[in-house]
Amino acid sequence: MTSEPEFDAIVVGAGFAGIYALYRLRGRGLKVRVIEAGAGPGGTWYWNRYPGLRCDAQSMTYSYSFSDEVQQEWTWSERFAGQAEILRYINYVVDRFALRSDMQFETRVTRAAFDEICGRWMIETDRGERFIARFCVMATGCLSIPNLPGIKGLEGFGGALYHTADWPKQGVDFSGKRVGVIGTGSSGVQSIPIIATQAKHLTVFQRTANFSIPARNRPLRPEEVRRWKANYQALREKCRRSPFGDVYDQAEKSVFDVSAEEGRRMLEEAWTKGSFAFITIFKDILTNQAANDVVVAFVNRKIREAIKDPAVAELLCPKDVPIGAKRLCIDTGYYETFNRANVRLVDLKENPIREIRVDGLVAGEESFALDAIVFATGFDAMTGALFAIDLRGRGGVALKDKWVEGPRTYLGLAVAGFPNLFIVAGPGSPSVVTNMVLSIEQHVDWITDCVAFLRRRGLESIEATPESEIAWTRHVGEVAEPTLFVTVKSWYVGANMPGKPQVIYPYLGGAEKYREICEDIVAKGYVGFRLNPAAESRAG
Ligand code: NA7
Repeated sequence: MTSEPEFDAIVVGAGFAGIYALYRLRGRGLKVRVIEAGAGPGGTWYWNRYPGLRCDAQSMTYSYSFSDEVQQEWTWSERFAGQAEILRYINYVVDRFALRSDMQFETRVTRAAFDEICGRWMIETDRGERFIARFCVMATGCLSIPNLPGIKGLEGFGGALYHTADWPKQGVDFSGKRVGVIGTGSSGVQSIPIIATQAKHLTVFQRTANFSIPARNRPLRPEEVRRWKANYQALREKCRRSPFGDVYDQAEKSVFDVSAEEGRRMLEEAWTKGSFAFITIFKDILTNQAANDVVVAFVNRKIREAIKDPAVAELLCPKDVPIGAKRLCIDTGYYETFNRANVRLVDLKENPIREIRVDGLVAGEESFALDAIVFATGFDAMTGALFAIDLRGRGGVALKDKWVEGPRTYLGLAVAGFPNLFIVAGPGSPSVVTNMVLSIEQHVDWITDCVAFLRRRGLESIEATPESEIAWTRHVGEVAEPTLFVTVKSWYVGANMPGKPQVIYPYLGGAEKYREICEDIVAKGYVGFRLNPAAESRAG
């Protein structure tokens, strides 16, 4: 141990959430330090650098709204921003508000434990440092711990191994290489078309076919940027008052309120426009299996039209999976890639991967010679980054032990027995099913206001009561029950990781509803939380 500096707040992570938390808490006069594992800010956008990576929310909405100066000064070049542009934006915001000086990079928080004697958080890092803080803000991200499947022989592979979420900064040159991509979620769907144009040969190993909608990405026209900037406040408000936190219009009609012909026309129009708006054109797509089936039939027809080989098309058509209940992908040229002579699709359902060998892998009875394997196999979502830290609350209770049957939070923000600890976009909050930046801003604003409230009232700490945590977790489950989200195996329900509790992780009630609940709880004097005067926060 070198020193034990004391802060008002330690923020773990310098992605969109950590950056904004620093800005807001520092603005309230708190002494804050952000601790970040990467060599720079960006979080998700720092680590994920695979070819073709773009945000699946539109750039004009997937950006901070807190500063009108920033949203007027910054001009996005494309409808869906690529990783490099988003990372430039993040760095621009950090420098615009001189935030870098309070960020410590290339440092991982290894432990955070609440000391009941002094009522403070003791934070340890992999550099052997120790910090003391009154507040601890976990801005650790929902998709930050890559899932690398434990396939037999993995360590013995003689070629190059990559994970899309831990991509080399200098990029990868696949020219002349035989490449295998495992996984066809968003990361696979985005990277496969680009890798196919670079590699000598690409084999795509697909376990479950996914639905993908055309992104229809394009440069933004100067007049539409001007229109956005002139109306930004109203458009941001529209996002805040919507279920997904985006500008897409909310459907009023069911699939069955229109004739079959009109339904097809609407789907065709939405397909031509692209983006997640596709899934919002009818109000019952995500709640009514029969309505969902209509949309599935339309998309499967599109897939069959795009693919020359009918057998490949059949493999690419998702089976028995409702559209949108597993994260929908949006792509640029994904399906067409399978018409290329140098691309082959392998069905892992029929032919599971048996082992990785020094020169490739074996799936079913066939050996595939590969120079590089790209794992596009996703993340230990929502809880992975929290469990990567030895996080301990009152009585030394580890979060990992407390959540052994699934996460229990109040609002996705707070955990009983963990005073003054806040999670940004935690399990039980809308986070990943909404525009993340919008939800992050809402969370951080709530946290900052809460901290200001405690200081104003001379209170030492705040913590969720066990009852409110149980009630909220039950509510999160009840809201999910009538939806199709719970009918399919996905990372939203923890089904992508062996041994992970299979419960619904995000809150599906929508960003607007969630905001109202949070505001109501504050209006009622932080109902469901215990507010501790100085002496009561500590033991004995
Ligand atoms: P996802 O969406 O979790 O996709 C992971 C993909 O990897 C998916 O196709 C999985 O198939 C596949 N996978 C995972 N483990 C294996 C093993 N062991 N063998 C074969 N295939 C496997 O992650 P992404 O990175 O693409 O996207 C994550 C989010 O980032 C996305 O939802 C957006 O929010 C942005 P499965 O479907 O499990 O059969």
